[in-house]
Amino acid sequence: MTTIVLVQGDITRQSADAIVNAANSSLLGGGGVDGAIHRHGGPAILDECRRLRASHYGKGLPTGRAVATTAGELDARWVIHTVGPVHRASGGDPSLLTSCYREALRVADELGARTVAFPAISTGAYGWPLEDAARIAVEAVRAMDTAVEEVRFVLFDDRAYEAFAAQLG
Ligand code: AR6
Repeated sequence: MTTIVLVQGDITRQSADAIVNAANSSLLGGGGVDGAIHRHGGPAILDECRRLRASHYGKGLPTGRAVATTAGELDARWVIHTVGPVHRASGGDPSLLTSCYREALRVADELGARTVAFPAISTGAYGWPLEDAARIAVEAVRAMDTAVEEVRFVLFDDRAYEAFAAQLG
C-alpha cells in the first residue's frame, strides 16, 4: 500500500530515498525544479547526467521516461530525472504525463527506494494546467503496483497544494 503525502515547500529541502526532477530531455539542467536540484545538489548530479547522455541518451531522454543519478549533496540517495510533456505540444493527452509518474516509480522500485518525492511535473515551464496535472498525477500513482511506501508530492505554492489536496479529497 502506497501512502500519498502532500507537502508545501521546496523539493530540494526534502529528505527522501529519491527526489524526482522535472528535467528536460538534454539532462543538462534548466530552470524551475531542475535548476534548483542542480544548484543545491552540486556538480556530481550533472557529471552523471553527462555520462548518461554519452552512454545512452545522445538523442536525449525521451518524454515520459525516467533515469536515476546520484543525489549529490541533497538529502536523498538518488535523483530520478523524468521529462514531462509540454502541454501545448501534447494537445492535453495525459499519457506521457502519466508515464512520467509510472516510469519514475518503476525506476524507484528497481533501486529499492521506499520514499519518493515528486514535484508537480509539467506545471511550470511546460504549461500543464494545475488541476488537470494534479488529477493525472494522483491517478497515476494510485494505479501503480509499487513497493514504494510513501509518495510525497512537494508543491511549491498554495495553488499547487490546493489542486493536489482537492484530488485527495
Ligand atoms: N520545489 C518544488 N516545486 C518547485 C520548485 C522547487 N524548488 N521550483 C519550481 N517548482 P518546472 P516543468 C514547481 O518549470 O513544467 C526546466 O527548465 C513549479 O511551481 O520546474 O516540468 C526544465 O529544465 C511548478 O509547479 O517544470 C525543463 O526545461 C512545478 O514545480 C522545464 O523547466 C514544475 O515546474 C520543465 O518544465
